[in-house]
Amino acid sequence: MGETVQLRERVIMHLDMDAFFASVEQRCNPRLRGRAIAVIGSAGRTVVTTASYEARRYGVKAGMNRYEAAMLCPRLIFVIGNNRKYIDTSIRILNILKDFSPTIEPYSIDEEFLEITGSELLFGPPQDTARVIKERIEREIGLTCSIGIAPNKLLAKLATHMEKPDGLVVLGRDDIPSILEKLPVGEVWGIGRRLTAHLKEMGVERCGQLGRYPVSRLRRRFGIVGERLSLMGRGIDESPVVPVGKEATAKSVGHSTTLPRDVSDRGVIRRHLLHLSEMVGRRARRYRIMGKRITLTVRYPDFYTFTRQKSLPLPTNDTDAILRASLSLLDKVRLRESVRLLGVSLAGLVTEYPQLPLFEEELRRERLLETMDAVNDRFGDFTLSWGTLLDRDGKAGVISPAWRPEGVKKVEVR
Ligand code: DCP
Ligand code: CA
Repeated sequence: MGETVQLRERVIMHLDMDAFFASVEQRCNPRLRGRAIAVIGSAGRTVVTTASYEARRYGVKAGMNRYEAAMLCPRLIFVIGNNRKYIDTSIRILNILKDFSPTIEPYSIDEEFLEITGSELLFGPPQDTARVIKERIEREIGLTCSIGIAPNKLLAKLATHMEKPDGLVVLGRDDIPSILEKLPVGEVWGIGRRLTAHLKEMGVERCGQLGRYPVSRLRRRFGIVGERLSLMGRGIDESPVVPVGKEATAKSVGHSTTLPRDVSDRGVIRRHLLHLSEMVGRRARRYRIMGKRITLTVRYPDFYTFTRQKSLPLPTNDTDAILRASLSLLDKVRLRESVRLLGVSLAGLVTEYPQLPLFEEELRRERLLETMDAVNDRFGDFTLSWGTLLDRDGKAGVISPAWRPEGVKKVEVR
């Protein structure tokens, strides 16, 4: 008799606190309860970080400046935020959640994913677990939250946002197709404004349409992003809940930057590559790792994204070597249009071993790198940089010490 392996459906919970900073302030100061309040940054910042639900009724929203907000809601009370309070509250919430699952991924200061697959035996059906969690957070901390439960993280997060504040939504397999059918693509976690606009141009406005759209065409249009989009349209997401400390160890060190405006001038692209290479090299040196494989990532304004790779004979973490490899990869690419995003990463990592430099030139370079890193660590990135490197081919301008690549998001850890 053939054996069948039944893969168990996962049960993922997503929890998001309601109007978090504002609710914490209302909790701390009873006079603020039930009132329209907006939390604003300290140090003269005048942007609303969040508004209580009472204020939201007047249209007050995060990101507004305080004058706009006051126009919409003249009785609005402004409260200066206090991050310490929010962090402490967040830790207390996590401590409650630990009683319900060993696998918790804090996603932001007020959002967590919990793996609760198989926890029925201990806590009963998932919605009962959710109710108990909501009660405990309300009783012990005095705040409300919204919870979504679904077979994966993408759908759980979607479920949370379907009912807010104080919501609880459980999505089963059968509910999903009809919800996705009507859901505007922009409401899916990870599909931002620009992607939404590009999809609209292609006649795709709802997730259902996205899921049915030929994946080969999405791939042609968006490159590697296309496949992910197709999965999102069908509500598929295999990503695990990753608890703190269990994040994958770095397989590559990379930086990417969305250019302040789309660029077709290769000289400008080279200058961005210099900075990206410097960031990658510096980070690798700080962690004492070296890599042999250099990857250049290029994204066009229509989100089509492609990569080119090159392997070096020996591992390196030297900015100059990383830059040369990236430039040679760039030289081989025929850019069909301007570039929106650039990325450089270093993979095939090994731990740096103490090495005796063979030549005087290498010794000099190594000292220079150490000095640059020391200065940069003290004074910030690019205080010292490779102004001379690009001059060799006459393309570089002077790089101002104050220059910062815009939109550098994160170290890619794959
Ligand atoms: N926050 C911030 N800056 C932003 C966005 C948010 O400082 N640009 C802070 C304020 C929020 C908290 O993070 O209270 C959580 O962000 P959410 O997006 O979850 O918003 P809220 O919890 O305030 O409201 P909601 O009930 O819609 O989740
Ligand atoms: Ca929230």
